[in-house]
Amino acid sequence: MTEDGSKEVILEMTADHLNSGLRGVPVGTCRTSFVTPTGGVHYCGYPIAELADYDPEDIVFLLHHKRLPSPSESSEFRNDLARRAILPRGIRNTLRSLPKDGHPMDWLAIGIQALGMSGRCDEWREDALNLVARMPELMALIFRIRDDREEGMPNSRPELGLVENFVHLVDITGADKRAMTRVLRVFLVLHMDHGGGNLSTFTGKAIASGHADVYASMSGAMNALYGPLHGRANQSCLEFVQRIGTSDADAVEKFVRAELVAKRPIFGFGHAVLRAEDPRAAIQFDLGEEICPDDANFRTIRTLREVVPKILGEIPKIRNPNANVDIASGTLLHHVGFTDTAYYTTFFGWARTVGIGAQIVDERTVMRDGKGVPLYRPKYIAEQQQEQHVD
Ligand code: NMX
Ligand code: MLT
Repeated sequence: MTEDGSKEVILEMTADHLNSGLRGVPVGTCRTSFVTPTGGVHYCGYPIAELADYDPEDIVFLLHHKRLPSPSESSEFRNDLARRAILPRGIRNTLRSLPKDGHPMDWLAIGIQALGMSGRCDEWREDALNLVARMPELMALIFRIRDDREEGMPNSRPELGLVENFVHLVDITGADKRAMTRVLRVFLVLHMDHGGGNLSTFTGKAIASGHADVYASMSGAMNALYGPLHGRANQSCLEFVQRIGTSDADAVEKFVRAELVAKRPIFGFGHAVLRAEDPRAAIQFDLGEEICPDDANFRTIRTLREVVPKILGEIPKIRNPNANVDIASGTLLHHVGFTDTAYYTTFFGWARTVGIGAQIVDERTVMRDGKGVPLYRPKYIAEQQQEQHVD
């Protein structure tokens, strides 16, 4: 409302807004995070760079409670999550029945849906937190069953922490567990949420608006995350980096220009909302300089970061030529022992279960004085009826 009581006009709609993927069209409010074009994502008002080194559990608390926990709340919340980390019995059989050549994101979407079939309690917040608590073991089972390493999987120890329990359960041979834990903790925090309108979050909330439960909504959100222009860009980006195979600036530039001529995306660059380098990219570059400055992939992405913005900047239609969150995450995951790129988006999905879950809880139980956002139903205009604007 404006001061004189009239309703504020937020957006004048024109025909240019049609078929634009809802770009810039406001559809609601978001309580967990916002993204500014140059400052990137802020969780409940905190710029992401201030939160990168927090315990992931504290950021789960933040996104649900809209404030950071006190030390005693933090430890009580960790205990609460640990108590919730009980997987329903049938889940292993469901996973064992899946084709191993399916993509790990297929497994994740099916795994989450299956967790809901026998583990949901049909209370939005309870289900959202239970799912977060159960993700480390689900993730480890996906890795181990696909790798024929289910036998010998140790007992789950949720009291260790979300990431620590996953690292304990997945037990990758030869990996430096401390480095793996460090990278995954930062990865989780950076990827938990990104405003209300990113494709997977929007999809999850849309499904939940029909009162499907948290698990079914999240499974749909994971399928939205699956595409290479959204979450799967982290897999595609490392594969792209490995194809480049050099950190020589001239060779990298030649490679990138040839990709553009072939009309292929330059993965790890560009964004629907950001108009500067993503702070999450800068945080991961700093981490890489600390833990793997001489890693071959890291040297290539360092060169890409220097060379690509200038090249993409020459193409007027590209609104943001700078690095996004996916530029460095695959390189870091690879360095600490996750050498199969196909798994990278499952880590993104794991992290997003937190933000998407918290946003679903808000839309279902807080918005409109607790009544919840109604069933999503945007308007489409039939092409032959565009003159009359009939729905
Ligand atoms: N490489 C090649 N072309 C690009 C790129 C890029 N990195 N970024 C934008 N474009 C093209 C885009 O395809 C579009 O072409 P057209 O008009 O012919 O359809 C044009 O430039 C305008 O795009 P923008 O308005 O700048 O960006 P848009 O919001 O449409 O797309 C992305 C955003 C992220 C889909 C796009 O930048 C992209 O494809 N990037 C590479 C893939 C990637 O790294 N995705 C991860 C994004 C982060 N995430 O996790 O979701
Ligand atoms: C991201 O994390 O960058 C997103 O999910 C993509 C977006 O915000 O559109």
